[in-house]
Amino acid sequence: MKTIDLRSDTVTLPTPAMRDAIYNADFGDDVYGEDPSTNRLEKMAAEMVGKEDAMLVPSGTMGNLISLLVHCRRGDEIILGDQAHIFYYEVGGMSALGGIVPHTVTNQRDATMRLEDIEAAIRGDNIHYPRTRLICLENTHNRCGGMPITAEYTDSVRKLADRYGIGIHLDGARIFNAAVALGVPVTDLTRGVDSLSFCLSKGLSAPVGSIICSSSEFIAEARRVRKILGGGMRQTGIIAAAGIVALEEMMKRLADDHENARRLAAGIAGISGLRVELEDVRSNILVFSLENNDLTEDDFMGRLEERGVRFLSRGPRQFRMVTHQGIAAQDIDLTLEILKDVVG
Ligand code: TLP
Repeated sequence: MKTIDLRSDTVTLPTPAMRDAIYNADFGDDVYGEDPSTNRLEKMAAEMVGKEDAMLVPSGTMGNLISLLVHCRRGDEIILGDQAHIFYYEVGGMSALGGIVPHTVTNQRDATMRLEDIEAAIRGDNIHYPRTRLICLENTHNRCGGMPITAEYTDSVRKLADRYGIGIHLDGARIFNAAVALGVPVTDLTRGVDSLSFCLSKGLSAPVGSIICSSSEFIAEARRVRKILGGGMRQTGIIAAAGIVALEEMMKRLADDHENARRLAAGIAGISGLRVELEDVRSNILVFSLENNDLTEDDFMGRLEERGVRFLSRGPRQFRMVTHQGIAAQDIDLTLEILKDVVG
């Protein structure tokens, strides 16, 4: 039986070109800055997103944590969405390891935070308050169903942040999906932020790795923080070689993932007992709910799992499916047939 794994784009396997690149890569010790493949990847990444410098890290979680630790001191406060990945799924690392206080603001359905809500959350100069140091954005937005946020919105947050002398960090785990979904150069989405991290190991299909991009000064400090966290690695060319292929070759197929997500959503919309908001499906993530009350959430997921279809639960009777390199249009059609069988 074929497995159709829609849990995440993190399950993507390295392509044949990546395996060849890993085999043939040049290596050195990256803690000494001597791994040629990593140096090349970091240069490429910085140029692509229009920043001065970049640094490879093992994961998106570490990329965000290091960035926050560079921006903030203990007791500082950051403003971020109540649905932000950094707030929801990163183990409270900012507080556990950085003494940073999260100040959440409601994420609207379009994944933005209202500018007036952000402004209201910014602390005045008062001895009782923590200092507001940073605003965090996320693009595309995971818990808001892969919603891309526009360059105009990001620029308007920049203007607000500048008025108060606050930094902006972007969790751009899927920033290239956002650029493809919006049909804009990625630099339009990154020009307004001081730092960003993006992932090689999601839709871009590399086996490991994320990259922080920012000013040279910021990245120099980030290298120290990465070392403190035990993230200084040695012959990282083994990771970087696949990352280079990811940046050179895998961008162009992200549009296929978005097309497949729309195809899946359109099919789900036609199945009675399931509900999806079609206009919210803008990239490779799709959130839908089960309205057929004859089935429990566990029965529903269990029966699909038995037929080879895997996906994640997102809360009461709500589920997430993510399209990626390992999912072809036929897999979408098969998934829809199985869904119809199980719910119908
Ligand atoms: N997200 C994972 C899970 O953690 C939920 C997924 O399957 O979507 N930022 C965003 C927006 C993310 O979606 C993720 C991963 C990360 C950061 C963290 O990246 P990793 O998993 O590399 O630490």
